[in-house]
Amino acid sequence: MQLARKVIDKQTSALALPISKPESRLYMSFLSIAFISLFIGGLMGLLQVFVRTGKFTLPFGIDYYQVLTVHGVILGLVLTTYFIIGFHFSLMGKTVGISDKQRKIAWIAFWIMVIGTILTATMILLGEASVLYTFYAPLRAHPVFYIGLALVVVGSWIAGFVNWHQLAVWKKAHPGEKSPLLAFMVTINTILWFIASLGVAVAVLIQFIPWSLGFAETINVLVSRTLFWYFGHPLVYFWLLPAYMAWYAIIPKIIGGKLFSDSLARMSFVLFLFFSIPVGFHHQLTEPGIDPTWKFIQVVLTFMVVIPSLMTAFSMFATFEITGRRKGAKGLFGWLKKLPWKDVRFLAPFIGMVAFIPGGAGGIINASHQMNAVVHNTIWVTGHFHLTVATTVMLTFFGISYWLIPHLRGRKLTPKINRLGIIQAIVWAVGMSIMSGAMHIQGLLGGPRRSSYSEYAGGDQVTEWIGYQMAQAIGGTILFVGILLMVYIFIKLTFFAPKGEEEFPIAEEEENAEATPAYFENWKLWIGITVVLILAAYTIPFIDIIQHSPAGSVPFDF
Ligand code: HAS
Ligand code: CU
Repeated sequence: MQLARKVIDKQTSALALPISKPESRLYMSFLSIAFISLFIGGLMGLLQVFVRTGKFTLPFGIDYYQVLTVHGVILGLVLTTYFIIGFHFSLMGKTVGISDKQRKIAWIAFWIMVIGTILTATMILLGEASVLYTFYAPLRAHPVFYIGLALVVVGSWIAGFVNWHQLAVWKKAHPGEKSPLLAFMVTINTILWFIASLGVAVAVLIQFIPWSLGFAETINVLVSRTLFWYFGHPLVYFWLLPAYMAWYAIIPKIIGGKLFSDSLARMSFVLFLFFSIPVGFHHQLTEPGIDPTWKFIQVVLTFMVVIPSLMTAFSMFATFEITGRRKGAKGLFGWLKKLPWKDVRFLAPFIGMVAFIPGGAGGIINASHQMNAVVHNTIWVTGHFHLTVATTVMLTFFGISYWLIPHLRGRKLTPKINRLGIIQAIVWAVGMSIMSGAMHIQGLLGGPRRSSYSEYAGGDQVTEWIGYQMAQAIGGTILFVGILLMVYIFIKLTFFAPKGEEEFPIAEEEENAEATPAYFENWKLWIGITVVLILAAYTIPFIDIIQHSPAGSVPFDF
């Protein structure tokens, strides 16, 4: 018997709605906070690489770990979350629309997040919360630091609920049609974020806040770290997926091609939802108190989450090659010449893709249980995430900004800004190669991460590190020039670029692509499988951890 497969019409994938002025204001507010954060966080990074040369001391008694906390929190948590929510809203506004009421609720989300950010930032600046962005117990910060973080998370949930509602309204008006690809992707990423951040919310509300207020004398360190990494790993995919949205659905349009496969793109996002969360133990491989069998299981699941990235790499190569050949490219690599190298909307994300080849390979090394013992807690890991989030993701976000900001502001990306953008992307690539390369090598030589300059009583090993720390300072300074350029470009695009219309590039699907199967719209199935995987990976080890916990730890105050 022939199985009749239900497929949905392909028409709707390239829908584009106009974005109104009040909508732009909302989206731009999120994006603006991201760029302010870029400047502050970048400045902190510059100070850090200077301190680590051993030739510079912070003025006014400012503490290295205070600066490092500002850097991690403002770049890792604030910049990313605001940019992503602004981008998510723009994509939803463009593909499924937003009602006035939803827009008002989105503003509430924005202000809750801003209040939370201000509370948290104030405590760090007062020196009451130098606990780094991972806020590991038993380091104890001022309660307001945790309350601020909780507000940022709650605000981001509200933003996500608005996104879900936007899609639901659209689906009601378009029965039987598949949801637009970008709206589908945003929905996956917000579901991922919601399920993941429940972990950190529980840790903050049940453990950290009562403990920092003095209601509880001790804290269970292993439980708090496990809850943190239940959140902390999917957090990195919450950063990555918006970049992938641009790679799959925007870049093909910019290079004059089409989306390779709508179903492949959806499948990779669904796989990210499945495998992003039940893998947090790969950050705890050296942690005593977790059964090695469960570490092994989560390492296997970590290798599963590599698959959708490999699918993405495959899809990008396919898009580039098909487009190049259509433009007359010959030979095995002739298509490379047909890519629009002089268009910063393409070049910046492309450098990001290239950086993800060593970045992803480094991740696979980290995840390999035995090799993790070599690199864990060394500055190799810092090198890894400056390639992944600070290059792959950030350069893609910059690439998005070159068309999104002028589109929202009714302005044009001029050839001059485009040229400056190309310089910016190259400066970034050079600075990061030097800094991250030196971090990787120094890490292999045992150089620690999360660490100020130290002579470790004059040991020989430390002498070996100094050259690499110098190289990091040089790379870091070049990167800071990149940040200044980007902030200048942001201001230019927002306020001073000539008035005009800039395209919101959304790719159409290849005509001969397989139609997308209807089961992709089965959200209950995707969420159900996700929950089952999480329960399978975490229930038993978590019960173990709680049953066999030693007495809780007393605080270490900052
Ligand atoms: Fe990671 C630590 C494992 C990806 C971020 N990671 C971190 C930390 C951060 C971070 C912030 O298993 C530090 C946390 C802390 O403070 O302690 N990571 C992985 C693995 C992957 C991975 C297996 N990480 C990321 C991404 C991040 C990120 C993405 C941010 C956005 N990571 C780890 C582990 C640790 C860790 C351990 C803990 C280490 C420790 O001991 O503390 C994978 O997802 C990577 C898969 C990716 C690939 C690459 C595919 C390539 C593509 C590009 C194609 C290029 C094209 C262009 C098309 C396999 C898609 C080419 C064109 C040409 C012409 C060449
Ligand atoms: Cu991870």
